[in-house]
Amino acid sequence: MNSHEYITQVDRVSAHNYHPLPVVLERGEGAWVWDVEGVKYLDMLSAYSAVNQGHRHPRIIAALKAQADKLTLTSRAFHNDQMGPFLEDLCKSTGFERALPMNTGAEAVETAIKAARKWGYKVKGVPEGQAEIIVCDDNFHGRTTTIVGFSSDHGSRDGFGPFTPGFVAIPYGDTDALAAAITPNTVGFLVEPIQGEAGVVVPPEGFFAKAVEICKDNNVLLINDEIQTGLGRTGKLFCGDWDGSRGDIMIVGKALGGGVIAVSGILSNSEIMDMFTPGDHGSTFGGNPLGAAVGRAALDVILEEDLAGRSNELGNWFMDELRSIDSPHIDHVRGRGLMVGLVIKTDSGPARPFCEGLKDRGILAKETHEQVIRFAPPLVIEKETLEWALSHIAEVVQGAEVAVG
Ligand code: IF1
Repeated sequence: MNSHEYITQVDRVSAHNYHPLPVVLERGEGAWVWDVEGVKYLDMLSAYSAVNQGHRHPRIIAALKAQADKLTLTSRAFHNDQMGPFLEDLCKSTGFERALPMNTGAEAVETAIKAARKWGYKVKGVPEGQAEIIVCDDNFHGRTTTIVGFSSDHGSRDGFGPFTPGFVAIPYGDTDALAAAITPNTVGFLVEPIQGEAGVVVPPEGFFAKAVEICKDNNVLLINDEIQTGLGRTGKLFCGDWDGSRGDIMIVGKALGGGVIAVSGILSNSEIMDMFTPGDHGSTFGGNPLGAAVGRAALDVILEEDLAGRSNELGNWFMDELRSIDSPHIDHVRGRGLMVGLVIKTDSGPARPFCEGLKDRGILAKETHEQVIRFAPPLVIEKETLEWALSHIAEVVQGAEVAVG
């Protein structure tokens, strides 16, 4: 079948909950992917940062294959020999005492919400059923009914209610609003260090340092969603490292699975993790030996290849280069490390046609929130490859083949 036939097939047999670029991929290696016609593309999305280590990293694939030949799934009804070593590595490299493994990001976010609520009742002394969690406008934390219930994005929430109570929203980056929203029943502040889906929104300087202080002073848990920003993406191992805010509960996912399998989890101290007791939370696949072996290799690659350092260096250079492009369509460029948003001026129309233009030149990037082109290539990308991409990005955003109207 050709690309067109594959796309038509999916339209026919699946739900229409996405509007992907019309490209059908069948192979990947490093920063590159190939479609079913054999056309080669540079992947500048990395599955929304889930492929930080690059497609099919040899060490991650080796770990996958070795484990697949031994044992893949036990459930948590029994122990397996992979989960402990994986979580020990994860705790050691993050400085947290405990880790609880899940699979998808949304599941880990739900886990963090449960931990914070129970801590609120058992430790903080919040009256049963009254726990409040503060979130931010324009957040993205996943797709469960509870999570979309505190989203401000109509597309994500409309038609899916009734929603879970107990969430209060404040403007992102506003410490006064955070302080004002706290009540005696506030158990946590759930926040992204950089808002990805909102369009790579970087908070004002000093926001997190102050937020840490406010949370501490008020006995409120800082719940740091590093699912997208974590594991090297923003130029540090975790984005919270930029201002000492890894959080009381840190949520990880995406690249923890090395671009291979869904591996997520929460990290915290013993007091918070001890809120969970046998039977009150779990997952059939969470902590499975295959995911644990892959997760361990995925983490190891990030650390050993210093992908955070690479991301910082290449990201700063890449953003400088983007900012030096002379184009009437660029509003500004923002981001940290290799998590970059190029904002197209409203007068120049939406970002989507620019992404289509990039695709025609062999570069896959995805628009977010109408005006923003998101660039988040695998962190193993070579500087020469980024140079090549820059020359095409410059031509496309200078508007050569994009009809502006
Ligand atoms: C989709 C967005 C990115 C996340 C943060 C939790 C989750 C995500 C900060 C949930 C997931 C996704 C999901 C994916 C697209 C992608 C996305 F555009 F939708 F917002 F990355 F920017 N916290 N992000 O970014 O993780 O349950 O999906 O494993 O198509 O929904 P998940």
